[in-house]
Amino acid sequence: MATGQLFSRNTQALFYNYKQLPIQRMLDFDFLCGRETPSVAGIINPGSEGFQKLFFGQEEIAIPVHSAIEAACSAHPTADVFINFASFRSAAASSMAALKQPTIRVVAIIAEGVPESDTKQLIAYARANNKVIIGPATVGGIQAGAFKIGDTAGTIDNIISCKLYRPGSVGFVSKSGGMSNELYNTIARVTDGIYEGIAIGGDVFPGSTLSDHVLRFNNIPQVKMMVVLGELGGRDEYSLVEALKEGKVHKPVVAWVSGTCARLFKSEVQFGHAGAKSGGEMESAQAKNEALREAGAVVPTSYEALEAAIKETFEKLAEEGKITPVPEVTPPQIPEDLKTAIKSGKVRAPTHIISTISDDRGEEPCYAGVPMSTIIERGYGVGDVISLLWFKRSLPRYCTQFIEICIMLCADHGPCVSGAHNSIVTARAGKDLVSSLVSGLLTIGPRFGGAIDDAARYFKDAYDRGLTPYEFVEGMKKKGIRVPGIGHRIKSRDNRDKRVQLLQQYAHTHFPSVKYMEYAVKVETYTLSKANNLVLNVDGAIGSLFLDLLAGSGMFTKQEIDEIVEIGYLNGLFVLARSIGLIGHTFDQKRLKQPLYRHPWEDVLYTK
Ligand code: Q5B
Repeated sequence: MATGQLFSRNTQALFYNYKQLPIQRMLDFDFLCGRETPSVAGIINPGSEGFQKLFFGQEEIAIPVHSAIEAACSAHPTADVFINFASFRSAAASSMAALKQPTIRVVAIIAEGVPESDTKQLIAYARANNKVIIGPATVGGIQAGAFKIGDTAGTIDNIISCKLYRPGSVGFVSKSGGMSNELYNTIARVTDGIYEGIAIGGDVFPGSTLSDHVLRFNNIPQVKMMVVLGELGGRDEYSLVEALKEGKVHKPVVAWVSGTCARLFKSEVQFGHAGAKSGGEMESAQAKNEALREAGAVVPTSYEALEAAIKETFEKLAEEGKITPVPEVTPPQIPEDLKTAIKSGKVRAPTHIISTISDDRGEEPCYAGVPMSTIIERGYGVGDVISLLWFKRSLPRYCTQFIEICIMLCADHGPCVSGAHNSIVTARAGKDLVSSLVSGLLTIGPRFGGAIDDAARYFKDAYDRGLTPYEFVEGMKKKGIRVPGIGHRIKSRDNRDKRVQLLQQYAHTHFPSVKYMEYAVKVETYTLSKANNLVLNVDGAIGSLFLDLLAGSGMFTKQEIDEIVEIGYLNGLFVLARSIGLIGHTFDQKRLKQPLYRHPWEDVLYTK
């Protein structure tokens, strides 16, 4: 194990496996300490590359993301700490890959449950190559005011209350990560604070040991005393006992081995950590505490007395003039995340979107307040869903059935109409479903399928103003506007559009009033006197009948009807319906493996 300092205010790490929170906590700690450079130089996220946005103080910074360890190390040659947040399955392989990088000096392995045989190989490699492993099964470590690994020391509030934003004089090493937080607090209360704290992890074979770190602290001039928190199980503490006996440690060591309660149990007890189990007498907390005491460490009589022992040792050093008082600094305020501030009711922020038709935040999505389960349990159909999402209300069944009939009747009208033709040509050009669908949809407009809204607008206006069909049609002619909803390429007086007849029959049977449709039929009678193909077409039939639905159902105010007509909801029925057919045509062409379409020269009039 290397001696002396592991970290400094310039240390940078590579973070393996993207985890937003611990990285952000590291960067917040950096800001608190007044570091100039972020402590995370790069992120390694196997399989993805790019940048990840995070906060450094109030500023957002983009941290490079690399897909491989080698690439990250060559991009950031000065980053010498590897923080490994891989799962226990891949922690060993990725840690070994990191140890093999010449630029990496320290590897922290967070995962619990790394196979012991793998850990032993990692330890052997690290020792042979003069590298340091912290963990596995660790929260990491911290050098106060300089560098912090991942989640060590918890929240910013805890870091501030433990004064970890500036260095003190105590070197601390613990097996337990959870208990290290507790001790950071204790040490801050009774001393000038932590210089460095390391949690070596609770596995049977830790990458670095308690004594490794104590001996290292011994070489750091700023560390004036050490606090060690061991635990029952294993013999790690005895290497510290040996070091103390051999006089290798020149600074006071306050130590406590927890787990003295194990003797209260009749059988062997396994505590939280893999290594924390009561084995033979030598591995008991009592035996280890006794051995440490005999070797010269300050060992209290109980965990409760540990704080007083640390206090006494520190005060003695201070009296002896061995500790120079640490200048107190006020850490900068970490800007609070908007989300947290909103949650605590401290700030309010304007929203960027307003939505009134659906909500997916609860237990189940709701359409206009109606939960999905109600929609299914009550046997609602597509017409009901359209009523909820477009009109924000549940319409009577005859209305929702009318909507469904419109969808069914307009779903397709053969391969020769504008929309289907476009979709077919696009599919045959090898394009995907969405492109083929959209190219067909883009033909929907005033001449093809998209005349429903205008038909509703003009029929409503003419009827409401009491215009005769003659006045209406001739008035439109004077303005040079074709009557929307009238006229068809193939349908005529003698070849009626069955769809129009079916819609009319349904409305006659179910609608309380069909006044707008009757007006449209009168307009048709007049236009048919001009030309055979000037029939009321499917757009005109839907437009006029929807006016009857809106006016006759009693579900809409006059103002709402005007708004629906003005905004233009009704072409949506054709768009939605015809999407079904256009998708069908796309699949059909692909299924038939049709080649690229090329229009024949003979079908083009070439002229000057
Ligand atoms: N004339 C639909 O026209 C079509 C007139 C008119 C007064 C009219 C035309 C039109 C209004 C828009 C409309 C929806 C372009 C149609 C649909 C879905 C579809 C499609 C499918 C499906 C057809 C000949 C003479 C001229 C014109 C006059 C024509 N329309 N006068 N009002 N509305 N309609 N679109 O056959 O004196 O000779 O100059 O624009 O409602 O798209 O199946 O194919 O499901 O897919 O090309 O059903 O009617 O007639 O342009 O040669 O005009 O009639 O002024 O008079 P045509 P043109 P003149 S449903």
